[in-house]
Amino acid sequence: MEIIKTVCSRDCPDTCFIDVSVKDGRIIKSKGNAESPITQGFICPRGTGDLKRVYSGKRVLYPFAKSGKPSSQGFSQISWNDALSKVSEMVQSTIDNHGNEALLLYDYPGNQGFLSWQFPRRLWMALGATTTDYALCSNSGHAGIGLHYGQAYGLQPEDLPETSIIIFWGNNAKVSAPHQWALANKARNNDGATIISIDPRKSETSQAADIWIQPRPGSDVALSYGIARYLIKHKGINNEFLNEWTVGYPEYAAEAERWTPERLKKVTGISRNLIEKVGALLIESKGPVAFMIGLGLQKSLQGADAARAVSLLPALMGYHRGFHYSDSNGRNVDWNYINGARQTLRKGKKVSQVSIGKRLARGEFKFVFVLGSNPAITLPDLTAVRQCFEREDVFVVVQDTHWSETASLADVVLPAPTFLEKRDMVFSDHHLYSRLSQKVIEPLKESRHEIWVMQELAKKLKRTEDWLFEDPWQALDQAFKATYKSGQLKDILEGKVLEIELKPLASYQTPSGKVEFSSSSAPNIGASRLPLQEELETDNHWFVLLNSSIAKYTHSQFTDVYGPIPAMVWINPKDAEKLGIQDGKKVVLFNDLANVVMNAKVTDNVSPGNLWAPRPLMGLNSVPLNALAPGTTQQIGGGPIFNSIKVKITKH
Ligand SMILES: Nc1nc2c(c(=O)[nH]1)N[C@H]1C(S)=C(S)[C@@H](COP(=O)(O)OP(=O)(O)OC[C@H]3O[C@@H](n4cnc5c(=O)[nH]c(N)nc54)[C@H](O)[C@@H]3O)O[C@H]1N2
Ligand SMILES: Nc1nc2c(c(=O)[nH]1)N[C@H]1C(S)=C(S)[C@@H](COP(=O)(O)OP(=O)(O)OC[C@H]3O[C@@H](n4cnc5c(=O)[nH]c(N)nc54)[C@H](O)[C@@H]3O)O[C@H]1N2
Ligand code: SF4
Ligand SMILES: [Mo]
Repeated sequence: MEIIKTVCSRDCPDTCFIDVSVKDGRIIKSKGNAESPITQGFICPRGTGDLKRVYSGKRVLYPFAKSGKPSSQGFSQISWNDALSKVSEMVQSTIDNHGNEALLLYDYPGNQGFLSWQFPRRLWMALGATTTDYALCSNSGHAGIGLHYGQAYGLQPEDLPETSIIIFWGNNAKVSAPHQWALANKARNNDGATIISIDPRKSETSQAADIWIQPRPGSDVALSYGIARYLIKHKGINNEFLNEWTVGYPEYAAEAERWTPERLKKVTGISRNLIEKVGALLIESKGPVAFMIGLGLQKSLQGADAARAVSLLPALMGYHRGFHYSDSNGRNVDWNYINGARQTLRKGKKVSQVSIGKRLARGEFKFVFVLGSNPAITLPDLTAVRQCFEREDVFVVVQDTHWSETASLADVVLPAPTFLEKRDMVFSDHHLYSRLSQKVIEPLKESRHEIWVMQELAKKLKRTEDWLFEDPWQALDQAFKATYKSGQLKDILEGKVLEIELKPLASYQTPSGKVEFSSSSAPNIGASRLPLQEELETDNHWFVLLNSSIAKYTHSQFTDVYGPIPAMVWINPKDAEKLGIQDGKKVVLFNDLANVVMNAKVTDNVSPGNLWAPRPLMGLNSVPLNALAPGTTQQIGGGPIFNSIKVKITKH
């Protein structure tokens, strides 16, 4: 038996170092690496489930083409040569008849590896295809925090054991980042740190926290001003820091002053007592406070503003970037070199990822190449997306490891090796450790690397650009020249672990070079200088449907290992009684966009007026949750509003 060291490539903050045991070319066991200060010797149910997922019956192992649309007509296995010829002919005829921008590359980090995900973009860059702005996940938070800080990087998960108060704000880390949670727990067990969770529902993190604050969804701007007001009134702010490192504090303080405990209670539902308790804890804290800003916080109508507002609290207390969000823009990695955006002479259009449904419906794209993503279940405005993927005049190609919901709607499906079947480099957006992702086993059956597919298509399309055929490891070496604290890619290839250099915490890329409480760049994008709380709608007939991931699934992945994502919705007992809804019985969630049938779970874990469901579930009537989500984009950063979905609910 041999142990091969690799890195989990899932779209997950923890990016674990995993040690995989292999016997006779078959994976026997996966273990979390014990020396890694982040992985700490354990992996999550997805890490352990990968073993089954690699060999599952849902693998795509050969190229397939559909005999015709609609999709009921089924797939037939075809040769690689036929598949590539078919795809390249469709690319060419789309360009000839509709122009290059009618080609859409729809890619996302199903595998975060630079070679599985970014390098294969080069062909589409060369062709001038349309790409998306990747705003589905974290952009609104980045853009919002960026208005005050320049870029949104901050403290490291590794700093958590040194902190005294850790606030998970719209962040279900116990499930979504289990290794960050483990570090927070270490701080609590070893040094008595206090863990606070701020979440409108009782999440796994809220249950395990010392203090749970339950605001109304979308009221976090108000809540942060309420806390700020308490800190200002009780000498909990750091005047020296404010003078030296920030601008715009007086305007901010004036807005905070308006958030009296009475007004705050009305908008957020949080009592004066609780604000006083938390405010006093923050002021008396022996050590640093960490504000762990979640992605869930910023996926709502007010999401970017919420992230902005929370990010300003540590500056008020005198900490340089005392928050953690996602560090992706805090590193020096030349992504545009790897993906070809730098080399191409033909810049394609970049469109809003959140509004893809609308664009498909308008007929903007005639050819879609899907890579590392499952948009037919994870995008909002999903009915439009799915209907368009099934249209005869839209040719859809999917390269995936598994028969995803999108693959089953495609015209051609190309088999990809999983991350365990290829060598790559994967960086976490949340920690700084980097090692080689080694190939653990050979690619199964006829699955072929994304770069091979890209280059074969390039040849068939008679592309001659050198950079399409560059040695990918040389490209990475070039792109990582300034990435590491010390060392280069060659050290990684020799088996070393290197640390990525993070931009300095006490450095702000704003026009003033300081933390801007009142953002000077906000008016350029039509945003207010200060984060402002919008009035929340109150209509007793409409519920807010919150939704987030659960432990065994990464988005749509792992249903082949753990079964379908439970089609269930949490509802408060008071609402259930009013509507005659019983625990365990079927209900229908509906709005203008769709009807989705689920089982009701009657629980105090959500407050009246709110619902929660796991994402991205498929309803019992085969209508997915995301069919209820509008394709509305946020003004700041263009992100989605998944936590502002309005629905009504009735008995089935
Ligand atoms: N197991 C698992 N882990 C994952 C993933 C996965 O699919 N499965 N996906 C990864 C990815 S790509 C992402 S983006 C992250 C997301 O992980 P997180 O950053 O933790 O974000 P979410 O889980 O979307 O939401 C976190 C919490 O925000 C709460 N929330 C919703 N609306 C509001 C609000 O208005 N105010 C406040 N204060 N809280 C609110 C929700 O109830 C939820 O409990 O998880 C990553 N980790
Ligand atoms: N309702 C609701 N929907 C949401 C969200 C929400 O909060 N609520 N959040 C959104 C967020 S934060 C995110 S990040 C998106 C995620 O949306 P997606 O990126 O669509 O997520 P996945 O379902 O994980 O799809 C990844 C696909 O990549 C495939 N894959 C895995 N490894 C490889 C590989 O090596 N090569 C290739 N070619 N394919 C591979 C997997 O099999 C899978 O089909 O979902 C969004 N959707
Ligand atoms: S999914 Fe995340 S927590 Fe689980 S093994 Fe992979 S990197 Fe680690
Ligand atoms: Mo995400």
